[in-house]
Amino acid sequence: MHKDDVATISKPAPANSAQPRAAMDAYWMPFTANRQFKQAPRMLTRAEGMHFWTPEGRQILDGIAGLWCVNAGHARPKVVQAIQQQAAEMDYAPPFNMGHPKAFALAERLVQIAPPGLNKVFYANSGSEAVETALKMAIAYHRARGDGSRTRLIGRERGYHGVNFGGISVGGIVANRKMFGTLLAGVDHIGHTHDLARNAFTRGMPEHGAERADDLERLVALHDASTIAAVIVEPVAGSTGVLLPPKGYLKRLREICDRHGILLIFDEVITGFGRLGSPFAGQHFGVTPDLMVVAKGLTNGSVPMGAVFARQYIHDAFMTGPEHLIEFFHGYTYSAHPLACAAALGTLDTYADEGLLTRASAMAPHFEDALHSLKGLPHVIDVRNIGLVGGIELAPIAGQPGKRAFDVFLECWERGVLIRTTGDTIALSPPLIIENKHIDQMVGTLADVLKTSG
Ligand code: PXG
Ligand code: PLP
Repeated sequence: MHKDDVATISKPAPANSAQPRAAMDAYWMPFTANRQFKQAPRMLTRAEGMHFWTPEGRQILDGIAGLWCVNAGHARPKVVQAIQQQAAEMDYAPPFNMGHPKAFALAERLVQIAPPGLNKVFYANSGSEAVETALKMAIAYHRARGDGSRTRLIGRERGYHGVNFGGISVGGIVANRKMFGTLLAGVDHIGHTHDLARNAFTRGMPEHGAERADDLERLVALHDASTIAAVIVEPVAGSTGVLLPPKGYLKRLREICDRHGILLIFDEVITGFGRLGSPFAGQHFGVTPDLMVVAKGLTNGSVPMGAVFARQYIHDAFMTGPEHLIEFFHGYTYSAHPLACAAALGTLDTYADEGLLTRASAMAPHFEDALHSLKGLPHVIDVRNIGLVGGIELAPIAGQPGKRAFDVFLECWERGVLIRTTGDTIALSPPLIIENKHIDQMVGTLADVLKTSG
């Protein structure tokens, strides 16, 4: 039971949503319709447990764990205290040529919960940076082994790997790519697995589509395996609208990579830290990648941090030159930032204390039933779910893609529930501390809104 379950609001933040327009001019907001937002701002000023509060004191149920990241719920005491103490003790320490104890302690803790063999941790400050790190590591690994012609990177249509140049190059979301020129050279994509005709309204993993992994064989035939460094996929694609891997698909991808000496990178920025009901998707699906990218839930969203987990042999391939030389020419000013390491340690304690890394599997049956009760409501053309992730796909309004779902988002916000939309798919990914009553409120609100949507 969390304090925020009490309906009354103890400390409403001062009202400021009625700020004059001028006060909102300077901030250019990310991934936001800036002009529309500033006409009718949606402001948040406090968060605790399953909820946000608006400046007016309105309580909002968080149906998306912030942005898929606040897996343990908001303002958890061990995370808050860890950050406060660390800020007072040592605000910053340089990560190049220097270390601090929490950076090492955290890596040891992380490899204990990671899929087998992923026992080296390289820190970044976001999912996007962790993706760039993994892509560079893959190319440099082959080169370090004398296989320098393996430079090609393969992504997947509809994939999301953050917003930096490598990430949008291997990514497959058209809107995120088309404004930015030619991107990285030597990148190709396998096809996505979304198949409404065969898989709509499947509970859990779709039956059809394992053969879509064979698209990688097509690219091997086209480019030759000797030019391909790595394949990067999200085990469950989140941003693009909650696309689950068909049964057998990820195993098949692993086999094809093994056959051709291609590294497999799992981007677990969303699936990591308990979202599916296992600590990581690698364990959930029984497929271990060579490199694993994480962020978000690593610090429960509290301080920016990302990381790449590498298998021993990848790390060891770099450890061959003279011992006084840098082995991997890569790193960030804020790699292993003390506040982030402290926050991550507090987060892992919270996950362990409350069994949160597996709690999604206990909550999944009720979540699944609730979501699938939306079948048959106006415009609902698919419902997808796994662990505590749900996707509800709506038929688009002709000529206005995305508008139907965005209108539902606005109406849910009015009714006190925060959801996320991407295209015409509604995504739900609540904090893993969720109780059945929250699921009922979230899905009940969504059902009411869908019933009245035009
Ligand atoms: N990879 C994956 C699989 C992600 O989901 C990133 C990389 C990038 O992480 P950073 O920390 O750089 O944002 C993500 C991030 C959405 C949404 O609309 C999803 C993300 C970010 C913003 C919006 O669902 N995921
Ligand atoms: N730009 C300049 C001029 C810098 O000096 C640095 C870092 O020293 C960077 C960019 C990279 O910043 P970061 O290490 O935070 O990614």
